[in-house]
Amino acid sequence: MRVEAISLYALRMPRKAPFQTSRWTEDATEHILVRVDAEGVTGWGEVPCERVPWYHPETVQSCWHVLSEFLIPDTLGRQLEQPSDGQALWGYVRGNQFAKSGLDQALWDAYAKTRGQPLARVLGGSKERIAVGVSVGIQPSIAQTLQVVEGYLEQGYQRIKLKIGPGWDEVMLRAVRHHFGNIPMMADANSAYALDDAPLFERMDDLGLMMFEQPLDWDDIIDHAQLQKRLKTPICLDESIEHAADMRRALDIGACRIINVKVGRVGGLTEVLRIHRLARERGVPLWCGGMLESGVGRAINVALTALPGFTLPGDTSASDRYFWEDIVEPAWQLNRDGTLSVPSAPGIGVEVVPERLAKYTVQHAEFRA
Ligand code: OSB
Ligand code: MG
Repeated sequence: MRVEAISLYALRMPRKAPFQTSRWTEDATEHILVRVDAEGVTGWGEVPCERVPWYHPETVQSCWHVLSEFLIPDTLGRQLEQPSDGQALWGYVRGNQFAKSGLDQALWDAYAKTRGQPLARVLGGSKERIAVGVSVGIQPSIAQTLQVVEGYLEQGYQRIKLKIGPGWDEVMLRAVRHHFGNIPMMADANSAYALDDAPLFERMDDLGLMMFEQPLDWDDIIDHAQLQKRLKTPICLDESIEHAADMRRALDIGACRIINVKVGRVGGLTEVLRIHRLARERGVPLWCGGMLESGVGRAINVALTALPGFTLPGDTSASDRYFWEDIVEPAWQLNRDGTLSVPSAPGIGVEVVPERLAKYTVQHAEFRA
């Protein structure tokens, strides 16, 4: 597969409602779409990182820089046997996983299209539907939280994730548990706590949560191992896991029992496959996290969740949970059983609509071999 052209589109897609976490509030999806043209096919990927580096050190503009100065020049005109060859070309670039992931995804999509196969199948996934949940941001009140959760349960979402932070944790979680009974629910702190808060987590240990996601520092595994020792509830790591080697170390010291996999955070689908292999060897459950992606990133998430090791419902909700209008057709729709269908068309299985791409693009560049 010879890479003839690569284009970048920085998007700004307004969202139905702001999304509040313990650290930041966002009202739009500002990501970069990466387009690869090769062998008469077009592959798409999404750099799902934020404009503001509140979740991860990379930003939209740092990714634009790394892609246009390094990753794209290294890839243009190259003959790739497999999409994973891209990673070998950029092996000298440290970190910058979100930037790498967008180009890696586009190469995988293009490759799947040259073979006429769905991306999910090329990755090795055989599911026809994937189970999904929803991530609920911090709400202005408990009453509003109950109302929002009720709406998502009615739509069929299979589990509810609630964002927590100091002052918005135990009381809110108890109210949700009390109101809805035995629903599958979990809490995500985005690193809002310290090991000194262990007594709070010990109190919340009786809530029957599926997991506590990233309670402690974004770059820590040591304190997480201490906290996990004191809890029955599994800890799931998100921010702290940047590749398969990190994951192996975290598991070796008992820092977590579940992994949230985000293709951007780990640098692309090639690394997702390594993480998936390790999870299968160690019997560790995986689920696919989200970054409030456009329909392109959502397609990538659906494809990787079709792998057998993704055994828990993920954060890949339907397009209408975020946007009035998605950038792809068909938009992602929730089936009544709380699943999304894995497309059977080649590659990511959805089409980017050119007029909508133009409408939401705020910065564009094209590079040719
Ligand atoms: O921590 O999982 C997270 C969104 C942006 C950044 C970090 C996170 C999230 C979410 C939303 O929880 C998941 C989604 O609906 O895409
Ligand atoms: Mg998280």
